[in-house]
Amino acid sequence: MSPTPEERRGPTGSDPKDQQLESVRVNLENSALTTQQGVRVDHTDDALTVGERGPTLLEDFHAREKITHFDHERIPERVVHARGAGAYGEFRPYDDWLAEYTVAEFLRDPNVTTPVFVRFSTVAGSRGSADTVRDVRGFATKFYTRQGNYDLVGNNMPVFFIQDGIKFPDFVHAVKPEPHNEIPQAQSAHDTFWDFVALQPETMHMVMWLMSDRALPRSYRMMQGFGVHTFRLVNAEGRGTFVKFHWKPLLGVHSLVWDECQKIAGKDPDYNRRDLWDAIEAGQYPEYELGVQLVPEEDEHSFDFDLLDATKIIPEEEVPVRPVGKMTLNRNPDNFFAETEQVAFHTANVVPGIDFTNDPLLQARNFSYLDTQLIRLGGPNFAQLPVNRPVAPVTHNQRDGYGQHHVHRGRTSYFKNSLGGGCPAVADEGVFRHYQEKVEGHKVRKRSESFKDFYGQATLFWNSMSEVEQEHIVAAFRFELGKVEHKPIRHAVVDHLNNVDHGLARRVAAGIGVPPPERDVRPNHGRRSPALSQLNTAMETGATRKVAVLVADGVDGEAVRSLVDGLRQQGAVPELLAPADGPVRAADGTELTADRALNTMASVLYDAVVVPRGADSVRTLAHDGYAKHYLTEAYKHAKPVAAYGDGVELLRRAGLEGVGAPGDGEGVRVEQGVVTAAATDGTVPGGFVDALATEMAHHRAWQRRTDEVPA
Ligand code: HDD
Repeated sequence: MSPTPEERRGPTGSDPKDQQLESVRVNLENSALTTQQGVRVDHTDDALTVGERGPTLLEDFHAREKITHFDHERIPERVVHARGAGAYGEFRPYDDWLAEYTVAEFLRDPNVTTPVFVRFSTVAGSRGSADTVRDVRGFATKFYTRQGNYDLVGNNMPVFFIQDGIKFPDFVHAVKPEPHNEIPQAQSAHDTFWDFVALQPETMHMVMWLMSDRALPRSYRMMQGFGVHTFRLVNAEGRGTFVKFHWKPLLGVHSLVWDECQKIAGKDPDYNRRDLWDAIEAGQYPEYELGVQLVPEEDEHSFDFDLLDATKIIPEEEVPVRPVGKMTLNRNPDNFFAETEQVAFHTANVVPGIDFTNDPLLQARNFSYLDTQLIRLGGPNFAQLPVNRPVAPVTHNQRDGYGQHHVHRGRTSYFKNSLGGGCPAVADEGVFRHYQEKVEGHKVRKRSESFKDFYGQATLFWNSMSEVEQEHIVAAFRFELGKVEHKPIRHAVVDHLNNVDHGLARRVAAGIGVPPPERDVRPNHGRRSPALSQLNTAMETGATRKVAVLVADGVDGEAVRSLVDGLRQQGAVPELLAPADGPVRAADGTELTADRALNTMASVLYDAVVVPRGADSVRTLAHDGYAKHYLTEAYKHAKPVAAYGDGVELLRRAGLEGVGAPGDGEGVRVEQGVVTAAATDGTVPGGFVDALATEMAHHRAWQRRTDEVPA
């Protein structure tokens, strides 16, 4: 028996945050129903009335309290990043090399394990919107360090749409549903967003990322994270070093395809949330490596862009990402509202050793996050909410306010004092000391000239994509701009794209009824950064991939069992799907249990589809439209499709032309992600599972031409 999540977690208390949370957890086992005042209640289904059919009485304090509390259950959703999913975990540095650059203990001491809470999110949609929309994903991490809370509030894309935070309300108003009819939900494919882009070309680099596969993550577990801004590390001597933070998922970076995303949005709107939750429950803990790009202060001006401009990356080939440590997410929250909804991130939550730069986007964020929490969480005491509470001691003279949970004792709440023994006293050691940057200048409202190359890195991104990634980008622009009703906006965006790459502009124009630009106004600089292509990220494992195994009565029982065992050994997650839920009678008379009925799921919810052998089973499935659709749809989305023995017949019956079992002595055949094998006996042919796992590790067979396969 595999351990339960509780058993896997072990006793509460090893992790200081978990220990702290234990004191506020409420267990309802063996409890009696009470009011908020602790008065026991024997009846909660009928209000207190005058006679059985008479009016309800005002004195029914239980009914009034119950309804009043319910009426106040909602809080304002986040103005952006409203939809999310969270998890607890831990972070630990590999060694102490970063001590030369920062005093932040959690980054430089390999003996210190720091509890974390991470919230992933989409940006534009409201709380109830679907997960698999084309959007940026938030990747916010709260480190509960012994020196106080540090929040790294990043995204899964390393740049941003705008350069100065004063534009954020404009940008968000443009991308959110249009104000007159609140349409469309969680989409950038509408006029106001593209109007903004057309008039604000600093968006172009980020728009390239948004139109790329990065906007469609297969899983929060397979997504990079970026701090975006250039921050500053500060060491014991007070020396500053510029830093960019990176999270790299150990499972590699993988995406869905657009047609699949749109279908998942209906089949399982919680697709990314569920995936995160299920993986953690199953003990398949998501892991990310934290890396840093460091730039000495004296090199500040040695780039062809400004380090303070959040629409620019530092190419990894110019400044390598050096690994610092690993984060593991290993615990699901107990209560979505209490933890994931009430968590409050803030870019200004920094600890000694980490400081800001003058990036104008970051400076605005340092104002906005505290401000937004005050309205969202209803007052100034939100840091006392369990998920937000630091594990470091919190002792200050801030008092009162809504929801004050602490009972401060004594007479003094001011500094300096003598009546309270001078406490809390300012300290000398372990304190946050602002980096003493020298600044001089006139007060101006003006964008720096050094911020004004809007296209160079958009071109770099385009050049760095593989052919298939470029195809996806073109298709995304055509889809999005194809939804724009006001035609001049389409023209204007194509003009900007012509500044990124002439060929790109022409390809997009051809799909949206805009005359392809004739002149190449800004010849492509030809530079590339291979690290930007997802296809170059680590992909050595098929672990955690979900596999649909199509079965019906008469399937070869032994073969199914050995297939399932083999896949589990690879760390994959096989599920048996049958025409109906319940038992499936195998050819050898044994019984298998279907995990789900075919019609309750869909191929888009799996990473691969397999058909085991079994003449009767294949005959039944060949008359089942759902079963055949699993195969054609998975094929369409370039997923691994596999079959062995007479299972291969089902592939042919589903219309996958040219798929055949290997000839005599050929063993296992792999062709464009289609894995087939002849069946010799009951067990799965040797190498079949390995070949399938390899295909899953590659994620998709991008070389497969699927244009003509019906969607
Ligand atoms: Fe922001 C939430 C990331 C620019 C203002 N932002 C929010 C969240 C993430 C980011 C991940 C969700 C946190 C959570 O899960 O609770 N935001 C970014 C990144 C940006 C960025 C990576 C650019 C580099 N944001 C940005 C600007 C402003 C804001 C320029 C305002 C000037 N962001 C907010 C906010 C939110 C927020 C309004 C909404 C809910 C919240 O803060 O807690 O304050």
